[in-house]
Amino acid sequence: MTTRIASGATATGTIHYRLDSITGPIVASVPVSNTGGWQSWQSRVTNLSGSATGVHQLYLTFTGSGGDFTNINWFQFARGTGLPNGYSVTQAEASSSQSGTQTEATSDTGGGLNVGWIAPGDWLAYNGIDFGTPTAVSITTRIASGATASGTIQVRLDSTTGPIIASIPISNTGGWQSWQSQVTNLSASATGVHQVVLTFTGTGGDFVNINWFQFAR
Ligand SMILES: [Ca+2]
Ligand SMILES: [Ca+2]
Repeated sequence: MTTRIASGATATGTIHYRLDSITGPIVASVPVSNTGGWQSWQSRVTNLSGSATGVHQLYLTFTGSGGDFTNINWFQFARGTGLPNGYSVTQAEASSSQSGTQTEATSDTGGGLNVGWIAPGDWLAYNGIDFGTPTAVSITTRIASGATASGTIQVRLDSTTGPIIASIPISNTGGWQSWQSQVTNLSASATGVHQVVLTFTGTGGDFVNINWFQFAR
């Protein structure tokens, strides 16, 4: 689906499309970050995360950590096979290779595992992430941190020293299972198929847990 949004906010947030009530099933989640102004319009394309058939009342609900974060002009659903896999949720624990990390059960919504024990110098790699064209514009990372140390997740293409397409600053979220969705604009374009590599920098020890990540156009 496509959502036409603009944002001049410093806060980020997420638009949830739900069926039939404000607590109904979520069929799409659209991360929103600053587009350059409240009238700087962009079309965000999002894969549905659940099926939507038949007739429903549609609700848009809004989550985030700050105040006003988005203007909306219109939205449109499309039939089809959906976007390349980069625009679906990639579970952090589904890495193709890694160094220095471990997994554990997560108490985040949806359950499963998260990756933890992540300190500067560790890395995680994911093969076969397809961005297609046009480029991805943002990444949402589902993170938690109980650390006193802060650090940065660097999102790279093709190797642990490959080009950085996003840098995600991490500080304490209130605990190692206090989960937040962080939306970060990409600093470089990403098209086609790549290995996505997360590298970690900082001045202390373990500083972040990761549950999943997802790119958006
Ligand atoms: Ca480690
Ligand atoms: Ca996970």
